[in-house]
Amino acid sequence: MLYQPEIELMPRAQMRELQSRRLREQVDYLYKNVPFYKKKLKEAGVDPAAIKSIEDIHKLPFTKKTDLRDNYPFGLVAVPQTDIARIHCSSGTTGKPTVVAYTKGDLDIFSECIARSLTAAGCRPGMVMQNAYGYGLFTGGLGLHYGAERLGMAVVPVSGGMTERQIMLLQDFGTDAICCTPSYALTIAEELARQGIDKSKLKLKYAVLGAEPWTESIRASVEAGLGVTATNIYGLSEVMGPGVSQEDHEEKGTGSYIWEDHFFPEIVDKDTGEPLPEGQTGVLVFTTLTKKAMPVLRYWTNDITSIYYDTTGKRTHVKMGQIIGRADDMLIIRGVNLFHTQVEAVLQNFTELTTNYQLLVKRDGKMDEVEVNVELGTGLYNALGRQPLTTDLINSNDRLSAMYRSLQKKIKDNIGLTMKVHLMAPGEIPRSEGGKTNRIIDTRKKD
Ligand code: DLL
Repeated sequence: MLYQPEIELMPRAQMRELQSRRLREQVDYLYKNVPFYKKKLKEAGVDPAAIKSIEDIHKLPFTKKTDLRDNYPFGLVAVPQTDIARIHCSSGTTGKPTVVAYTKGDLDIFSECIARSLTAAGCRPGMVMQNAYGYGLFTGGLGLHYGAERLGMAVVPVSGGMTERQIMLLQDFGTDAICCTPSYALTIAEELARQGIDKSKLKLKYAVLGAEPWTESIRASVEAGLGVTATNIYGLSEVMGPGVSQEDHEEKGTGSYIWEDHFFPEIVDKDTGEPLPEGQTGVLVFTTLTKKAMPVLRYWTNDITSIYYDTTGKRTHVKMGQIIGRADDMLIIRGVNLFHTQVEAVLQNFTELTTNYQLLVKRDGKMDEVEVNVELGTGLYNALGRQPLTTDLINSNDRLSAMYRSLQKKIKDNIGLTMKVHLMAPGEIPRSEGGKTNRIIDTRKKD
């Protein structure tokens, strides 16, 4: 089922025409209404009249997160204050947040994109949606909330955290679908197992997961642990929030459809900014085509992925792969570029291990070192008599020592770095409480 077949099946030539018209309007609109963009376009020597079609998008300058920060809080807003209907912030680490604003019309499109996304995820009108994304300044909670309502679902606005209560609601409310971060879905699955609840007794069928990078191994754990079909939802506040792209539940693993009638994607080289051909990996850049309160031209997301057309897919829209990582989260260890998802991909080959892991980055003298903390599965841990996982124990147990050696070798072969591995007992690594998880502990920054 498609939510808006006329848009989701639009032939590519017609989509290009629509995008071209919308881009012309958006550039013209920004030139007239946002002094920052007028100045930026003038500095780049771009006359709005020179933007005739979507092919001209490469002539436009990029917008970066620093541009939003420098214009805190409302410097990039294109409408009078009285036309603003909602204000959100992007999850920042420190200092002032990045502010984003929406008109009523923007919120309407936001809900429409989420309703489209949820339909692709398998959700249907009449189903119960347990919304475990955080409510508040984060776009996840309210974004999914209104989009699920738009689709005609009954929304349970539980927000993140209080895992025991989440499970009570899953059981008592007959929840059909849950949305949350993938790491929180794992936390819920673990708690379900801890309480000895039979997942087949739950009505739960779909999980709509996003807001942080995740891999096929996490999908497998969530699907097995919760008894669901789990799909990816992607987005970012600066462009809208969740629902910029979404994976179809019957096309899992083939990428997420970008709703390109509203958000035009490009992949560019992370160093030069030059556009890259279809299928190549680089930085994802978005231009909003229909926003009114705070449109952005060529917004540099810093997310690393590729985009491509899938002619066997249900829709005509372009797809994006999973996010490998953020350009600013890429570790460079002894000259080797490393994203934590690469380590995750190695760990997923070991049935003895779980997807609970952390990377510790240390500086030993002049050398950078990465160590991997990863939890053993409860099956093996129990079989070992729940003893402390010391080097002596590992060496004295054939299965454990073979696995340990093979893991270190696979890391070295696949990533090109030697990493010390610490096997941990189940439950030792801190769990997600609903927000975004930090898989990397980099102690070098304190040096
Ligand atoms: O995380 C919006 C969102 C909410 C998306 C709920 C999906 C579900 P921000 O807080 O602005 O917005 O963070 C945006 O999170 O640039 C990515 O680095 C990362 N991100 C979001 N979705 C995914 C995903 C929301 N599916 C930043 N896979 C983005 C990987 C994701 N990373």
